[in-house]
Amino acid sequence: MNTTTEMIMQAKPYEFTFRSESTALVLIDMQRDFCAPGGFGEKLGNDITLTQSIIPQTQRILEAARAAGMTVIHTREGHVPDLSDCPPSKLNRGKKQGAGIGDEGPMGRILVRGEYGHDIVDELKPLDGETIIDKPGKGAFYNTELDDVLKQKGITHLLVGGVTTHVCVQTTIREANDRGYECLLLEDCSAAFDPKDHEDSIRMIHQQGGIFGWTAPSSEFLNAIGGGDHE
Ligand code: TIU
Repeated sequence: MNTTTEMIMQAKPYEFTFRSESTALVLIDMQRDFCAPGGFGEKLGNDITLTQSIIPQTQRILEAARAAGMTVIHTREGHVPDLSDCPPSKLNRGKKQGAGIGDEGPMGRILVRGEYGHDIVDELKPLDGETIIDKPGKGAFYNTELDDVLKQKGITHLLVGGVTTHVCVQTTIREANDRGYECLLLEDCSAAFDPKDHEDSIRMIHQQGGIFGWTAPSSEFLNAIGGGDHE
């Protein structure tokens, strides 16, 4: 049962209405492997400047969501050390691109659970009690307990940020949409290595009357919950 006030965010393609108790902030794969030098993202040949650049604003949103008592979910893409949960297709294509999953890198074995590079960046470190979903795929629902966790907490709405917008973030939003969740992408708390991929993803989500959901700058979330000094 909803007992908190309904809040309204200005968003595309139209207003997004949510309640703090039934909304989760979901931060996708803010791991060193994607946001720090020497990780998977950089080894795939990408520039990590943009994925790194969203950390301060994402930290503000994370603090605001915590202060509002909202559910916070963190995800990490990665595999068990023997790589038995990594499909051969993913292993083979990574190697062809110069970033073998499980290979040694400057931050430990690439995309392997328990390694330094696999963990979330210090600025966004999960607090005790916050859910961390370890996912073997791009989408956060595939082969994970995420749907059960959200249902058990009574979550119907997701505010989504993280990296990369066109890969794990968008895949997760599509998966969530098919499962009946109302999703909003926080535009400036997500990033792709190439800004065009980011912009295209934003449009793909809110086009056709919100085919996958809504998008908005994070200042609109801060305004809605009363924590923002924004216009
Ligand atoms: N390569 C790329 O853009 N992203 C990923 O491999 N994983 C995530 O998006 N987390």
